[in-house]
Amino acid sequence: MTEATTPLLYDLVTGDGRSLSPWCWPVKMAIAHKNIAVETKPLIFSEKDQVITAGGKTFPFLVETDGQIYDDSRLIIDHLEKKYPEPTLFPGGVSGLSHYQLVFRYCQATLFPTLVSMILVDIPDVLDPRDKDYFITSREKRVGMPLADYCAKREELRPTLNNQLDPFRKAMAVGGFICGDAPAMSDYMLFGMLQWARVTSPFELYDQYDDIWDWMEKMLDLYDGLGRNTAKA
Ligand SMILES: N[C@@H](CCC(=O)N[C@@H](CS)C(=O)NCC(=O)O)C(=O)O
Repeated sequence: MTEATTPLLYDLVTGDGRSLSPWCWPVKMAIAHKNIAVETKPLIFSEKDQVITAGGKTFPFLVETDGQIYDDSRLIIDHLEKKYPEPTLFPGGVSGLSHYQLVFRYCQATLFPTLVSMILVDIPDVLDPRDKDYFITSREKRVGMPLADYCAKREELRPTLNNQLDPFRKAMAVGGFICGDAPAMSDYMLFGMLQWARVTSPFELYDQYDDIWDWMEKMLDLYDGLGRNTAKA
């Protein structure tokens, strides 16, 4: 078997092919940051068997040119940083890495559950028709109620989200980005969360006078508009 010349990224997409996952977007931004040539395989939930067959579990999933597999976003990011060290995803070395670990955990444990309670009900609308039943059934089982009920109080969650985003506003105020005067991995992590919401839900999470809005506009423009070229719900 001939060795592949570029790594292969399995990406999760909407019915019309837009990358949607909050865990895939940070990886896609990291790849763009490092300007690495990667082949992307866009798949819907119903095609996840291709990930499983190749040795993965969930999206994102990366197969390197030597056949090595990476089946989690943090493993992929760690691998990319080691294999392609420049430009670094973690400016400041060890302190940059611990900054990212803090931001990852905060996004995963605090921000993600709030966002789920605000946008989950909208996600089936952007999925391929083959995915809808699977998504609704699996997520209703996970949250223990109909998706509409789970998101019924989303208007009331606005102040909660507003407060949860505040540490990022403070960080952005220093140099324009969470990582300072240029974006890096902690920026890509928050971007992944908010881009997932932008692509899957028309529900407005924050207003135009918010520093988060300004930062998001800059993030959407990065790398020839990688984020912005993926249409909003
Ligand atoms: N911790 C994992 C989470 C990945 C994950 O949960 N991906 C979701 C998509 S957002 C998935 O593949 N779900 C498959 C399914 O629900 O069948 C990572 O960071 O890579």
